[in-house]
Amino acid sequence: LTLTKEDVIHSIVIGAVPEWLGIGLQNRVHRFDSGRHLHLKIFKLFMHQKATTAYANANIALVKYWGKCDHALNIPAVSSLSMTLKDFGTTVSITKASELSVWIDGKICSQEVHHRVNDFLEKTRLIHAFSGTLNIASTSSVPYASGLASSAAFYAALATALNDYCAWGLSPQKLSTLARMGSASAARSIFPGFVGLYGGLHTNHDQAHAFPLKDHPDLDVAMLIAVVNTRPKAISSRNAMNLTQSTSPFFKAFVETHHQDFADAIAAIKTSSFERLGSIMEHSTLKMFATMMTAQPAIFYWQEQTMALINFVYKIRQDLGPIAYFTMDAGPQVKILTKKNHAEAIMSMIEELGLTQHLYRTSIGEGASIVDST
Ligand code: 2P0
Repeated sequence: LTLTKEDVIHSIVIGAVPEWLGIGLQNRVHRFDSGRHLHLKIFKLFMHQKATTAYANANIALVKYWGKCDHALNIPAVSSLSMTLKDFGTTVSITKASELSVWIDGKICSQEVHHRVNDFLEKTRLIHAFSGTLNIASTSSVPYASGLASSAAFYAALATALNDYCAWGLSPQKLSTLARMGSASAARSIFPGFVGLYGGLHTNHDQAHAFPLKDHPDLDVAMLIAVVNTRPKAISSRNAMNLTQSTSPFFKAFVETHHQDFADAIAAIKTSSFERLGSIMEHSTLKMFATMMTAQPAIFYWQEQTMALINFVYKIRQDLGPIAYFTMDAGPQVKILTKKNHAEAIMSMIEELGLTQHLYRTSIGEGASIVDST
């Protein structure tokens, strides 16, 4: 086995070395932290060149973005609203390289991802000056391409890292427009807490930015993430939304009724109305899936366990009152919005159902940030 200097560096960067040494890192989160730590160390010790590491949490949409009104700039067809998650995200490190290389959780990325990252960088170059090519290494606690907002965390962290690496000094708002060109949901991960993102037909590049809902009172929510299947999805969210937009007769209705959902959700957050927010989230979710199911050919991300968990949430509300609401994204996983004081009990109930491969508990998290810059 011949390892080039770059191979060794990449391996260390992504945290593979502890595994070779049999240090026994058993879970993803641990591996993720270790990868980050090693990454910083290697650049400090050996590289003697500019390197930036940024971290961004994933976010889950409460009012869904689905469809685009500008494909080149990736401007969403509708405004959306999300919750940035806590400790559930992606670290991205960039440094100079002879050609673009993208590493995801220790493996060189697929051609499709490479092409998409390259496209993002080319678009970025048209707006913000930077030259040279990059090595991009990401480690994540979010399973990739399984409907858990992995692209949101990745592009938010990449945009944040680029801003530091190239010393552009972009404001968070400008940074969110940049992240949006990589993945629209990424614009929201720049900010903490509940976050809105402007979209729609009359929204231009500068206007299609995310914003934090600063004045929300204390809605003490938790989000449970029930992972029923981590296999990469059959159709990417990007392709799914394009197909939906161009073929579903319901897509127009989704767009036309979206403003009200967006306004109602903001009002629900401002008035701390958990029940209202949960109801809007379910409504927006089901409208989005109605457009997918009526696309041609139809798109189904749900699996048996997805439907069973939806019924479980309905049953909780029937038996215990309005304490839990569901949402899903471009995948079969079910996210359950509840209040912090009910989270533990609901988690135990879900575990007893035996439907999930993984069950995570998270809450409201921080926006994207620089982890290290040397
Ligand atoms: C959202 N999703 O608002 C919606 C709900 C999935 C369902 O944003 O093409 O990866 O990169 O802008 O952001 C997933 O789509 O799509 C998504 P692109 P993205 O979170």
